[in-house]
Amino acid sequence: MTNGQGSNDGRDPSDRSAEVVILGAGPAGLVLGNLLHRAGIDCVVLERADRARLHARARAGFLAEHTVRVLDRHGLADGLHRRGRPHATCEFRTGDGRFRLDYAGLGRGERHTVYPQQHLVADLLTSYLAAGGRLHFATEAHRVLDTDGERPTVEASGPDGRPVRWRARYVAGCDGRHGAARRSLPPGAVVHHHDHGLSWLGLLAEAPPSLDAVGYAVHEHGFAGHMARTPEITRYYLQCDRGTPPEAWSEEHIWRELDLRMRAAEHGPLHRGSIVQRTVVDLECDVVEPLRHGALLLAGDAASLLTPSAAKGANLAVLEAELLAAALVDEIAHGDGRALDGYSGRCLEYIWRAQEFSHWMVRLLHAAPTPHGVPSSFDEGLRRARLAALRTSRAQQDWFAENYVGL
Ligand code: RFL
Repeated sequence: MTNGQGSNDGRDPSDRSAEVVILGAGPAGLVLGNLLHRAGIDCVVLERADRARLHARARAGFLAEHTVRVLDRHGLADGLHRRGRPHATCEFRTGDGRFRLDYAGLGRGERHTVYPQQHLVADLLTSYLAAGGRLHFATEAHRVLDTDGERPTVEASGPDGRPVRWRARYVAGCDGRHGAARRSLPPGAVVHHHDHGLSWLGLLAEAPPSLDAVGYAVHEHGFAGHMARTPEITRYYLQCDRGTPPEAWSEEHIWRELDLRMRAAEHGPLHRGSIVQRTVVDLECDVVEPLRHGALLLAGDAASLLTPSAAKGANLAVLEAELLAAALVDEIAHGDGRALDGYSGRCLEYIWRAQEFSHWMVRLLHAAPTPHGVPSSFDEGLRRARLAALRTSRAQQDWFAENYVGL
């Protein structure tokens, strides 16, 4: 039986074991669950939230072509082909004017598909549950024990708050940056961390997109961003001071700042609407190295957190989940552990390239803050030079396009 709170697990409640226990039903955990289940690998997904919460959790929206190819390969892309929209233009607005890049005509000629992450998660859930996949909602993992032993264990609590223990052969940590997998890393794990010292107020407005492009605005008040989500919903970002509470700005103040920073008076008005979600995102990033610790394997945000500056996180999560699924199938079904041994190294190459490009995007859109808050004029000069190179150099535009959509 499946419902929003419980599970579709028909087994005896005392039978808490699976070959692979997957923590987290985000893009990483659900792609992995779908692929393992279809390959006949006994797996279970433990998810802290209930189903309604997952359907409402708006985050990413820009899916790279590689992501669409992965989902297509496994018959998981019907929803995004029906409802997603192709997208291939960015518009930069600065004090020196504006310019547009049609990136489908640059680099490798790839484009994004705009499809809200919560719709993708809903599709992946439907497909997994319809195929008979086991999933426990409202079940929070607390710790993974004995990752170097024969039978690692996940300590969790179920919907009624009672403790549950899951035994596994492998545990896939797909539960994000603050999940149980990260908390269970052994002392030898290294977490490379960088804090840009910058923050964005992330907003969802019940308003149609105001431009037919991703809008990146650089203004003396700070960065502003515009990203389409659906014909009715648009994501905006406003750079804000670190520590700003999400509710600090009134809707009127938000729209005034967006108008000012996006230079609406010069380039056309923004469509206003109610602000239906606010999150403050500190521009921090990290990489866990390695991604395998005995029986514990990390994927998605649990493996590496990226700033939202280049829209890479959900795309990497899907890429890593496909690699992890193939490696686990080779090991469990065919006794060939080579892919699992190579999993961490392979993913880390993609992760560091995505981190490098995201870092470059942050530096394109902001001067580095100094301890006094005001960026140095030297750093401002570098930022302007980066934008000028992107505006004028075809080679730079090709490099940008390849990295912006590619992985
Ligand atoms: P998720 O999606 O966070 O899913 C993790 C799941 O694990 C559950 N969980 C637990 N379950 C059981 N026990 C625990 N202890 C648990 N702790 C957590 C959570 O409830 C959740 O369901 O991780 P995953 O699968 O690794 O996917 C990563 C992506 O969600 C993330 O990288 C992106 O959303 C980042 N991101 C973007 N990525 C893109 O590729 N394109 C974009 O346009 C884009 N826009 C964004 C973004 C992230 C944003 N925020 C919120 C930082 C925009 C924003 C505002």
